[in-house]
Amino acid sequence: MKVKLRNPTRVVDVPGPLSVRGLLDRLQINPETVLVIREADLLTREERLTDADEIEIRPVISGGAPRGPSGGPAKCKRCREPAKVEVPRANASFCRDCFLRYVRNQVTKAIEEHEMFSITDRLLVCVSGGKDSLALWDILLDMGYDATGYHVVLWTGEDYASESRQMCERFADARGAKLVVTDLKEDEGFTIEQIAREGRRTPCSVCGLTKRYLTNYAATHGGYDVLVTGHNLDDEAATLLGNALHWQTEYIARQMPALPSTHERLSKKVKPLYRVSERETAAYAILRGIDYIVEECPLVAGNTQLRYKDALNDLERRSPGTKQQFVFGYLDKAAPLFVGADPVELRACSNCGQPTTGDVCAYCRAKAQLRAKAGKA
Ligand code: Q46
Ligand code: ZN
Repeated sequence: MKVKLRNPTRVVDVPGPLSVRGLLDRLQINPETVLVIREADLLTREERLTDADEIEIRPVISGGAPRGPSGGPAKCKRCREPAKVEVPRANASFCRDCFLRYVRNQVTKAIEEHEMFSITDRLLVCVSGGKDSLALWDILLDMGYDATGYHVVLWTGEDYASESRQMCERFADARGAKLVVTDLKEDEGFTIEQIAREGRRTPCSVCGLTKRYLTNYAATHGGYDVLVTGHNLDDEAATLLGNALHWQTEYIARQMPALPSTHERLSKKVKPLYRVSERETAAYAILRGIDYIVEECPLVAGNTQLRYKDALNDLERRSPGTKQQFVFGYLDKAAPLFVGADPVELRACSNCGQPTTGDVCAYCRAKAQLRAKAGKA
């Protein structure tokens, strides 16, 4: 059979027949990190494959540990139809419809428990063109929310920039949804690639700062009630681990699924996907026929979060539910201990008026540095 592997894309021939589990074993691929797809359909580990099959093995970076019952294909926990997706941390497998329902239920629970927003609020959803943000936008539109997409063209690479933008535009067109775009090169006069090239600062730190600044700016100036991001359970677990390893208590305190506005120019921020794993959002996107950018950002090598994700995936493989226990346990038991421990007072940046703890905000300082550098060149 032909097996297409991604990142980098290549096709290998593997003789059949064998099961999905056998195929992954033979290719020495950790099942926690991929989805196996045949003709736009997801396959469980027990599915049989033949020589005539064309299979795609798509990385999702992270995931749970698929585990069917011994012998025979997995059945949906809810309706007993053949399962499409395994969710080991919930000790369950689901068919397509029950899985979509499971994901939506997790999102509804997050919205309600943390009082994220109501049906009359105007939402600005940050969309990168990747699986998480597009899946989230799809869920919110489907639930009837007034959700506008916001995409920043970061220019971390030429092809990557245009493809990510196209994914967002195509999605918005197909759903008749509104999309707002900021182009870093045209509107702000710099690119993240340029920062990486100059090598003075790590691209991911400037990229993160830029995204935080521009998304908050777009939400507050556009009159939106809430800024919505597609951070998933894996993102939250990796961030929490990174912050705990360095005991960055003020960051830990701010790692809540919903952060209220504490300044007139600071938007309320929420993460409705924090209960859904990365592998689950990828499965959701595929089952809903959402076209998303599978390739990773060309500058991802410098992203320290990936190391934490790898470590957590190793733990998750051995004990499903580790990430969930870490994040949900933090929210239930530890978060109240950190809130208010490092109070910060916000004032308006003397240059741009956006909230900051100092006189000039970090974004204005970074831009001034870039301009000074360009002036000297
Ligand atoms: S986009 Fe930006 Fe990420 Fe690329 S440069 Fe780093 S932070 S890896 S999520
Ligand atoms: Zn500023």
